[in-house]
Amino acid sequence: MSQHNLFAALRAAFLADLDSTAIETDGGLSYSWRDIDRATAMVANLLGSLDIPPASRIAVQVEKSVEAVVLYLATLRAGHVFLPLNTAYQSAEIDYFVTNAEPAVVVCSPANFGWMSKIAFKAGTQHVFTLGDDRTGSLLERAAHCSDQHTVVARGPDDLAAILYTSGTTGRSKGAMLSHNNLLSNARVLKTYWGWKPGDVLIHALPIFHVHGLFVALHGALLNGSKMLWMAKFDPKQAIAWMRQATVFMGVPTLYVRMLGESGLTREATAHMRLFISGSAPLLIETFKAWQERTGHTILERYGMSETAMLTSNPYAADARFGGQTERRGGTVGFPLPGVELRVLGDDGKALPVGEIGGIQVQGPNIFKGYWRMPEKTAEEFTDDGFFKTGDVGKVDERGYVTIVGRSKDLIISGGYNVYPAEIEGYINDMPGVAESAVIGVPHPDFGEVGVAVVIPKPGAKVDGDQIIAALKAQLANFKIPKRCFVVAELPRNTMGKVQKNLLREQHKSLFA
Ligand code: MLC
Ligand code: AMP
Repeated sequence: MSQHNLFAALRAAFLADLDSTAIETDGGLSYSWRDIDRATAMVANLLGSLDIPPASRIAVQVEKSVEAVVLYLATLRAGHVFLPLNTAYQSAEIDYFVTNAEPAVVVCSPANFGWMSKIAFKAGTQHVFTLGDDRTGSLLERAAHCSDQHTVVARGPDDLAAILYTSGTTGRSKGAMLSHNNLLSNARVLKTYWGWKPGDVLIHALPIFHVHGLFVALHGALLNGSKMLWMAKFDPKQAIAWMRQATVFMGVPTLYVRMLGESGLTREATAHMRLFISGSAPLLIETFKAWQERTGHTILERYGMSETAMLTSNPYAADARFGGQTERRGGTVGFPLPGVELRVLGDDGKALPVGEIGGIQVQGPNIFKGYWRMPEKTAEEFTDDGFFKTGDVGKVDERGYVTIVGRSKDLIISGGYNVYPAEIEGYINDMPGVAESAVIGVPHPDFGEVGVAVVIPKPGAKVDGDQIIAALKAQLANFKIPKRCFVVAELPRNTMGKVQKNLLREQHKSLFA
């Protein structure tokens, strides 16, 4: 039924005031809610005119723009499944996603049409459109001929709305399938929990191909009918300048670190703001405190994943479930959100008492439907009683606050992007002269954590760290490239012969200090 279509719920929030401003961009453009509604109708009608089945995958790799948001919303409106792809991904990475997902439609930047269409047609995609960040491209040219009236396509709560690819510790990336109800239930909970109210204005500073920018930030503003100040690429000076007319900001920790580097960040500049939210990576306590000292605002940290959307949050207001506590505690990710059950288990699979560290498992209406065409992987990640194993390691204290202390998955989070060492090691190990490699995460003042590669050459072979980095740059998304590559004679191993990455991390921990 159409009321289960996420778009119908978002639209209901802005239909009341179609003439007011929906989005103002850093490029000087302004869109009303009527503009957004008409544009989504036209693109939805274009999708509807194609000979593709309901719930087709629409894969999209385009630069951030308001029209890219229109395409996302139109995909929902037309009853299809949105599949966003990071613009940093290169052709080998895209080839895997498109071949795996078999989208009916691919939309790419005009400059990438050549190689992208080759990959798409090989994978059986029938339609490839282009969309530039300056309102150019075949998608809008074709949509311009379509009606601006469109009835939202009916969807059930468990029908898919989006597929988000997330890398894995081993093997290839997995497509996390998120339903309309996964996303809508989470958006509704956050609307209440973060106190969204009339007059709120969001500074949208994040990319729109991952959970944080696409769902948490965008749905928050849409569901509240709130204006967005739209930044194509994060610029700390612009963000600070906008704070005089905004109320809500969401960012990964790197954005906060970069704003703290600006002298314009003051109490006065942030006086109009209501709420600063951080997530996607651990917020250092130094950043949390420095922000408090400079602005008088306490950042609210929350925790989530592609597979689950948001799971926990520090309180915005008194949380009656936890004795009315209101404190936003640095270093913690707060309480499980209403509707989310969270437990911490030991290695023996038994629930741990308060304060003890173990694997975090979660359940709730926001938890995804499984990995696209990977039933075995899906089964592995769920317990018999239906909890999802996050791969994060943490604890819950006596007051109910959750702290993430580490990860059981071998994962580096760099500037809010996930980098799986196994993927990078695979590429390095395939290079001539390389016997073995280990990629580790080390602390970095800007990105929080960055990758460093340690490589052993084959006997007699000569390999060069800089050349390895250059070769990786030609194949992989830029944020995955290790910032340094060392060539060494051997790697530290335990008695089982397994590489001891903890020792490597310790050895290189001050590299960027
Ligand atoms: C860019 N570079 C990075 C990087 N981003 N290196 C490591 N980690 C990153 N995240 C490198 C580039 O390769 C380049 O290197 C150099 O830095 C400058 O590139 P840039 O493009 O100019 O960087 P910039 O635009 O400043 O990007 C930095 C950033 C961006 C922090 C603004 O990474 C970003 O927007 N991060 C947000 C990610 C995000 O939205 N995550 C949410 C995931 S959802 P060189 O060598 O080529 O010069 C999720 C769930 C949840 O996790 O809970 O929210
Ligand atoms: P992704 O695969 O991009 O969805 O990344 C999800 C992962 O990001 C989680 O499993 C956590 O490891 C990490 N993460 C998200 N938010 C936080 C946070 N506030 N603190 C620490 N880690 C976080």
